Amino acid sequence: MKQYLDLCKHVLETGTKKEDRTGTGTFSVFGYQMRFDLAEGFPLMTTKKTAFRLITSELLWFLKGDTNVKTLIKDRNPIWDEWAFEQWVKSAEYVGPDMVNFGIRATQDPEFKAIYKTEMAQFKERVMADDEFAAKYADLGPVYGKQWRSWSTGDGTIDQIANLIEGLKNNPNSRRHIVTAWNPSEVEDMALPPCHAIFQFYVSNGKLSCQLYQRSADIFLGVPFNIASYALLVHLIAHECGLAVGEFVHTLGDAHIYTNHIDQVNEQLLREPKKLPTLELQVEGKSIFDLTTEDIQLENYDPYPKIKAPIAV
Ligand code: DHF
Ligand code: TMP
Repeated sequence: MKQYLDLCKHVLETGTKKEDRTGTGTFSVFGYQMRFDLAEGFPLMTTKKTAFRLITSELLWFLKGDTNVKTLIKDRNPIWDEWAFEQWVKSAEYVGPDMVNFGIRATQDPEFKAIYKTEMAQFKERVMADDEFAAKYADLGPVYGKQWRSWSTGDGTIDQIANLIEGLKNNPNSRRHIVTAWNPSEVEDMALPPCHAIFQFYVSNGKLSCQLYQRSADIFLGVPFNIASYALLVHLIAHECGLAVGEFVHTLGDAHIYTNHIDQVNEQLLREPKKLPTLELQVEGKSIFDLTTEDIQLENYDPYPKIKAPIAV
């Protein structure tokens, strides 16, 4: 995907050095926009192998209104493990080895990394075995799933996704097809405040488009997932509403490359994008809230090999 490689080049060339919450350091720009015509193919990275199954599993987890990482662990999806683990090791109940700043230390100290891996494995085992423990420590708080499906009004809840679908079906021309995960009254209770914070849908000529505002964008690890996840969401909602797919417009706030991802980005930039894969949905007669990863498959995905990088916690 040329759009993505252009973003990487733009940030490498014009980004300013900026310290960040995780202590890793970044090169960052503020404000950037990419557009993906979903009729041209499914926008999953071809210049590095990207785990589509994990993207599907995460999106379906959001759509079910789930916020507990136990579901993802069951689904062999590790992408939210660190943020659940962080809640556990920061709690008064945790008495194991010192895990302060485990994310950054695991990238710097191999001996610590081994201890951390053991603690993490034990944490995940306990989450699977102990429901009470899982409810307490593996729940990320009122993150995406909660805000999308049951935004709290005090005396009730709002299902923003059900409302979105109703609105698209009954009043496609509306300029109010908005979903927001950014709930100022609950941000403090979340393990990580929403990065993909607010999105809008748009219908014209029978085609459904979506624009996302992402306040903070980890260009090497997060953004490939975010593009594919929202592209998939557009396909699912379009199917539900009997519309064709239009564009995904991706607007970024703080768009950054972590300093320990620079070599990986440069390696990826040497690769020539290939033909995009296509999406195969087997969702006929199924509610978008009850899908499984098997219902959603890719065809003709032939990427370059995976490029590994540490995630900033
Ligand atoms: N924190 C940071 N610093 N960056 C993120 O992108 C991020 N994303 C979160 C939670 N916190 C975050 C949720 N999404 C990976 C990708 C997306 C994601 C979390 C993690 C990731 O580690 N991807 C790797 C490995 C995936 C695999 O196991 O195949 C990758 O190479 O894509
Ligand atoms: P922040 O809350 O300090 O902005 O840190 C969040 C980090 O996670 C930041 O690097 C952006 C990244 N991120 C994504 O890029 N996409 C995502 O979907 C998520 C959840 C996080």
